[in-house]
Amino acid sequence: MYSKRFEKEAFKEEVKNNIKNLYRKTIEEATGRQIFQAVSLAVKETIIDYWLATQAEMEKEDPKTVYYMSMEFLMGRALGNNLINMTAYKEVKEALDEMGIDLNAVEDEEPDPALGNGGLGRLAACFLDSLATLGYPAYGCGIRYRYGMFKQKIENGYQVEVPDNWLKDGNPFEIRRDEYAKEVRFGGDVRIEYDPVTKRNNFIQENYSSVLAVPYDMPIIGYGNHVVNTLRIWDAEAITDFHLDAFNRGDYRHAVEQENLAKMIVDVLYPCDDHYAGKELRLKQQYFFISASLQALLVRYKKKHDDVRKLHEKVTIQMNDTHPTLAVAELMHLLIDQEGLEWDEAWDVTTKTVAYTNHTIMAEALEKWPVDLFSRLLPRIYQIIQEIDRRFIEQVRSRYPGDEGRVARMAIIRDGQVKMAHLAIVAGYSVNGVARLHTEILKHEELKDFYDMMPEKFNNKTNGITQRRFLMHGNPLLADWVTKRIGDGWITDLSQMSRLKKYVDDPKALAEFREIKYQNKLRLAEYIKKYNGIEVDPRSIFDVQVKRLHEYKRQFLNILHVMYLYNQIKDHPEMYFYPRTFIFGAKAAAGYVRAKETIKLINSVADVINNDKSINGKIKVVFIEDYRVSNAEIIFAAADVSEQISTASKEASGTGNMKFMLNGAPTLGTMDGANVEIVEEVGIENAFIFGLSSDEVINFENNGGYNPADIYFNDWDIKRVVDQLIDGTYSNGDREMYRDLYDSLVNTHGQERADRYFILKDFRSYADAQKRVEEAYKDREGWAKKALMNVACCGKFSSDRTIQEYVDDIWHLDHIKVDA
Ligand code: B1N
Repeated sequence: MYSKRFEKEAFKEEVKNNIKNLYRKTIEEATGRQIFQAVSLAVKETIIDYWLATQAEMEKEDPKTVYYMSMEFLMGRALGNNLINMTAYKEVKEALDEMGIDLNAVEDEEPDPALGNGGLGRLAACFLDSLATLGYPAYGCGIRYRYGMFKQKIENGYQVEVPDNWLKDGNPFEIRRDEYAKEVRFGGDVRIEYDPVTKRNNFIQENYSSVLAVPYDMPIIGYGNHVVNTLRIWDAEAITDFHLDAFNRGDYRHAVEQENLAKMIVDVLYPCDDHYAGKELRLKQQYFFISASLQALLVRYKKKHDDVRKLHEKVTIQMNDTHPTLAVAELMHLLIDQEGLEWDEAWDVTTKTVAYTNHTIMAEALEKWPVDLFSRLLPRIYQIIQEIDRRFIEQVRSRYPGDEGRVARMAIIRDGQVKMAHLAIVAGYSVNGVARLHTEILKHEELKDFYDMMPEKFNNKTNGITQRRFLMHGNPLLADWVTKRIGDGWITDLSQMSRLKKYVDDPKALAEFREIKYQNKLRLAEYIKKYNGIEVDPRSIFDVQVKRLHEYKRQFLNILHVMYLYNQIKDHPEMYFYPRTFIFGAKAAAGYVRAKETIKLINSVADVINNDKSINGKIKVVFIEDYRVSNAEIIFAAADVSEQISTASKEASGTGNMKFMLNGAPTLGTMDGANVEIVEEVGIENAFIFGLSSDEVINFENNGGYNPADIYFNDWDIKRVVDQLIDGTYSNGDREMYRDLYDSLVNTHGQERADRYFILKDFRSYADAQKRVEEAYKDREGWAKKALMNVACCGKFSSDRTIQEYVDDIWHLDHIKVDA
């Protein structure tokens, strides 16, 4: 396999043997799950050779390496993606075919590892793919949650969360590395002891609880270059007796506590996207994986280097949002308390090693830990942060004498809280946003004080996605067509897609392109029939909004508009209307009531509309259950319209928007996040833009909002739709079911303004844009041109481009080369 010539017969033999040895069965007797395991283990054999070769190369060349610290890695299924990156997909498919096994069916047996919520976790996964593909040494560091993102069931229109025991049958691609296990300590007290020899104070943590962090490594395969990097995720175990100090040995209660602590820490991923819950267990998770990862990283560094003062020459640490920001204080702790550095030396190293990426300006996502909780759980880490804060405030005062307001705004510890973003910015040598607009808002609004004081740290890195998964794997028909037209260079250089531009005036090419979209719509229609029992017309417009459910993302606006269209069709049955299928997919955080109400509303509207024979199927509404990486690939491939309708200024970047573009679906969206750059690349004539600008939104917000009553009482179509939330139309006569959603639009509650997300304000402009979509779609060839232009102009949005920018501007990594 790989460039080492693929030995088909040997591979087939291997699969048979695996089934025999693992399950004492023949191929015919084996279950689908067992075949998946057997095939994956056969594939892993080859991976290991290149993994070892990559390690040997790193050993030899000692390249500068990035450690990407993230609470989330939303990897999705590994088998198909690994085969693609090993350039062995087609061969393996053939070999399995000969054995009477369908590779697609085997892939479908793999649980979808969902160690992430949404965009932030999936970005981390795309970055690892690009790092390996570009040949840069990288470790992903995270947590091996026993339960990842919950599985979503829809029962009676409501979301029900079901635990996802993804490790039940074992994960064939991971390798447990007991030899790198590390102890992580929580709680207790810090005793300060003066050492007359070194003339230093030593800080000794006592009476703590601890757990053993055990790493599991997963291979991250570069495309066609033999590079195999590592995703290292940590499991927690109780420290067994012999690790305990004499004082604790035989202390039964303590032993049980440690057992429980270990079980709890890695039990479950917090299912909150863009939201901070402030739970103690979450802080434990953060410290757990940060401490373990940093300890391991230092051991690895010291194998080759004896001066930790030069750590930054070989190591850089990227913090994926503030969740890993404890890395700042933990690195200081290890450098001072373990390595014996002075404060200034440790600070110098730390501030040259860590960098921070901001992913949101939503106030409810900001991590602010209560001081009492924090100092109790992490006493030594808290001391260190106090000292960082003290020194930083001194700097602010000397830079802005007398400006105590500024000091209060910028402090790391203030009002009984530890502000993680401030710590990340103060210590980080780089602070980046994830799209141009987002970074500008950070610089000039949210983080203005910090930008004033240290502008040199701030930079933008517009997000990207990997075309290997989201085109090659997810949309093989289009991938093959592109390759036939422009060669396969796009697989590792997406900018080559621009060569497709010459086909926008080629009727034959356009016809082929349209036919591929149609085939992909058939595939999705079958999926929907199978999992939702709903018949959809593949010739209708597939209008898709898939992403986490959040008020700022405005799924509510989308469904209100569907209700409005339905009213129109009912009122004017003779009116021209191009058939539409509105497709939604979204998980709501388990405790996010309004998000869950929105899911129920979408399903209720679907029920009413889909069962109304009088509209001749002109509108269908489908809520796809359990939206996740694996079905996302099918959905993007089949989309005609990409709904990116967040309130301007709220979506930091978005990455779904890029996946739709790559698959030829024009954007219907606001000028928010990376939509701005998508429009810049594809041209405004190939997108459908509407709504308030981010400046307008920010202006309203700074001046007390706007008054939705002005719209509600003056636009009768809007009033009618809003009133239908409480007149029983979509709730079998129940007037209370959607009262809260209604209220959120028209009534102010305490601190919360009516219509905080400008849904009514943007409604007309959205409806107009939807009308333009319909008009444009009627011209089949014109639409195909727009769609193809989207594919041709998507080059910028490869995560390969993003990663190259991180390397050039922030990380300065060395290349590695692995020979076959
Ligand atoms: O990160 C993505 C962006 O494309 C999205 O615009 C942005 O919303 C998303 C706390 C988050 N920001 N913040 C989070 C996730 C989990 C959590 O516990 C916050 N996710 C985003 C990639 O840059």
